[in-house]
Amino acid sequence: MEQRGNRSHITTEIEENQIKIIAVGDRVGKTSLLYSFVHNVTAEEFHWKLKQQKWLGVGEKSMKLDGTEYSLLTWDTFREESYLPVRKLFYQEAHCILFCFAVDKPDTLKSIERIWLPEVKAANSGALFILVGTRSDKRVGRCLHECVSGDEARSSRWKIGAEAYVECSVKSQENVTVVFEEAIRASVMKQKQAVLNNCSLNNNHSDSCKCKHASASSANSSQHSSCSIS
Ligand SMILES: Nc1nc2c(ncn2[C@@H]2O[C@H](COP(=O)(O)OP(=O)(O)OP(=O)(O)O)[C@@H](O)[C@H]2O)c(=O)[nH]1
Ligand SMILES: [Mg+2]
Repeated sequence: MEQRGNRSHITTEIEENQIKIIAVGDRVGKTSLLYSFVHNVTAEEFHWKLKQQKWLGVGEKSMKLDGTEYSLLTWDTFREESYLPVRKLFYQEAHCILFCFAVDKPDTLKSIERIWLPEVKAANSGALFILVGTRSDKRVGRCLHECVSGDEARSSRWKIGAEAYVECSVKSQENVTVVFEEAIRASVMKQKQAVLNNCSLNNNHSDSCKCKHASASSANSSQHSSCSIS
């Protein structure tokens, strides 16, 4: 199983509460999810607006969570092999990677373990992972065995070392916001953990530095330059 701590030494610092999030996976609704979240549109409006605006896949949105305002920078990805160099750059910059599969397409969950996770690992990304089951509305009216079960998804979540599993639907808007709340929570938590680990490993640090970070309540704690994670 992926140990979360293994990647903490290369954590990308959160600066000015900006959290960079990238979505990867097969054709499962990545663009729909990001676009719907950033532009507050439902699935009905989505295709029309997307065509009108010729969206390039980069979005930004402010979101308040637990009293702190965050700026989320979202990056969509193209699956073609020719875009691998671009995806690699994204993986290295991102704080959080959304591994997306469609609950009504079990093969897309397998792809995460077979294709997307190895690609992210090969890029030496320091990002944390959230497993996202998209198109949850498609469960309705289908036999249980046709869709990925909650147990299968949770088991995969542990295998890939994801911090959370969220099932959502752009069509019904169920849990769309929750995906990004989880991304913020996990990113901030990981940042705090990485800073604390770094401080406690560094013998030269003063006690006052440790205290400052131990009591910090927001992602701003990462801005202490002498504690930056290399
Ligand atoms: N029922 C349902 N369909 C959805 C939902 N989200 C996306 N879709 C459909 O799933 C298909 C793929 O959606 P996209 O957002 O283009 O998926 P993608 O992952 O960006 O695909 P690629 O860009 O080709 O990798 C489209 O036909 C969408 O209308 C959802 O929540 N519910
Ligand atoms: Mg897309």
